[in-house]
Amino acid sequence: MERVYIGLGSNLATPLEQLRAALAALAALPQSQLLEVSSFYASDPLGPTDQPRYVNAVAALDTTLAPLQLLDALQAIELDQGRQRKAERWGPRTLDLDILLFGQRLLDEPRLQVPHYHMHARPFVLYPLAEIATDLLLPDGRRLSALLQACPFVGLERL
Ligand code: PH2
Ligand code: MG
Ligand code: MG
Repeated sequence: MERVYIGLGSNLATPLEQLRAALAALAALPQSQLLEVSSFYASDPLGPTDQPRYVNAVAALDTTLAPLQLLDALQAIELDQGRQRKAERWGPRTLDLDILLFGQRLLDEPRLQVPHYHMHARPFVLYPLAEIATDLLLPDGRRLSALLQACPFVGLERL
């Protein structure tokens, strides 16, 4: 079993319901156990500002799936919930499920980079993660608490 942290985000088609449905789908994943879910947070959009605010959360999962198997499963859930892949970077989406951390692995593959790029500076990732993973040590040796100190609680609202 490896401990995985997954970032959830949505800013289209009733984001709260998107996250609730996604959590039900995560709970039903094979070879996996959904352990804990953070509070939901409303967050200002990173990237293009002419898009709705997001709802974000982080979930902890134990799994024996391989990283790319888990990625396939998460992308199937995204598609199932109406995700349309568009060219626009950081554009609006019905559901985004990102593998933030996969045990202590460092992965740099075309389809999957872990730890998730930019997670180190995103308040909508770090604050929910801290709720369910106290003083986590990242595989690059950094501590979650140190990242939090460098990341102000800005543009974020706990729901
Ligand atoms: N995801 C993005 C782009 N911008 N902004 C917020 N607040 N939350 C997100 O999850 C988010 C974003 C692309 O994945
Ligand atoms: Mg994302
Ligand atoms: Mg994504």
